[in-house]
Amino acid sequence: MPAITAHPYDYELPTATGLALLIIDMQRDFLEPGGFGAALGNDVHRLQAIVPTIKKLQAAFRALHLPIFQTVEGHQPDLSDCPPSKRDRGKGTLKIGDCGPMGRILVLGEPGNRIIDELAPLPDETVISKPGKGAFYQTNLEFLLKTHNISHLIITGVTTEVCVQTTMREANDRGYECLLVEDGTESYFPEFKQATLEMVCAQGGIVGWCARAQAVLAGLNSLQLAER
Ligand code: C5J
Repeated sequence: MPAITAHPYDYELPTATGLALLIIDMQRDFLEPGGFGAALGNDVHRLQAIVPTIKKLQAAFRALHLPIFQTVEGHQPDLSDCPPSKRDRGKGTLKIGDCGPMGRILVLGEPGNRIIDELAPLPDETVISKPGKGAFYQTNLEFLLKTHNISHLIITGVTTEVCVQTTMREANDRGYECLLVEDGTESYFPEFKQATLEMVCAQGGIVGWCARAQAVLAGLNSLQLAER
C-alpha cells in the first residue's frame, strides 16, 4: 500500500483519485507588506519561505493530474459577509474594507486579495473564496470534494494556527484524512506553528498527520509506480 512517512505513523494513500492538494490563503494580503497581515502588526516576510516548497507540491500534483484546490480569505465589497466582530478586532490602523497600498484590505477582487504570482492557479484549477478562517464555512468546498470523490487532503498554506488549522479541524470532523505539510505551512509566530504541528498529530493523530514535503513527494512517487 503506497504511503507517506509521517507523524504519528505512516499516512496510507488512497488510489490516486481520492487525493487532493489544498493550498490555503497564499494571497498577497498575508504575504506582502501593505495587506491584512501587516495591518495587524505582523512581519509578513517569514511566510515567504514556504513558497518554493508549495510550488514543488503544486507541480507534482499537476504532473499526476491530481486535483488542487486553493482558497483565498476575502469579503464582498459591501462587507455583508464580514461580521462587525471581525472588522473591529485588533484595532489595527487599517481595517477590513479600508483602502491600503494593495487596494481594499481583505476584499475579494482587490489586488491584495490575489494569490501570489508564484502559485497562480491554472485556469482549470479551483479557487474558493471564503469569508471565515475555515475553508468549509459558507463555501462549496465540501460539495466539490464529494463531487471529485476526495477522501484524503494534503494541506498547505498560511497561517498554520489560524486558517490552516481551522480548515484541518473542519475537514477532520467531516471524515477527511488530512496531512499537514510541515514545511509547506507557516505562521507569523514560530511557536504557534510548532504547537499546531504537535497538537494536530498528538493522541494518535487526533486531527491528522504531519510530514515534510519531501516525504509527500516520495509518497506520490510510490503511488504513481503502484498505479502503472
Ligand atoms: C488569518 C489566515 N491569519 N489565512 N488568516 O487571519 O490564517
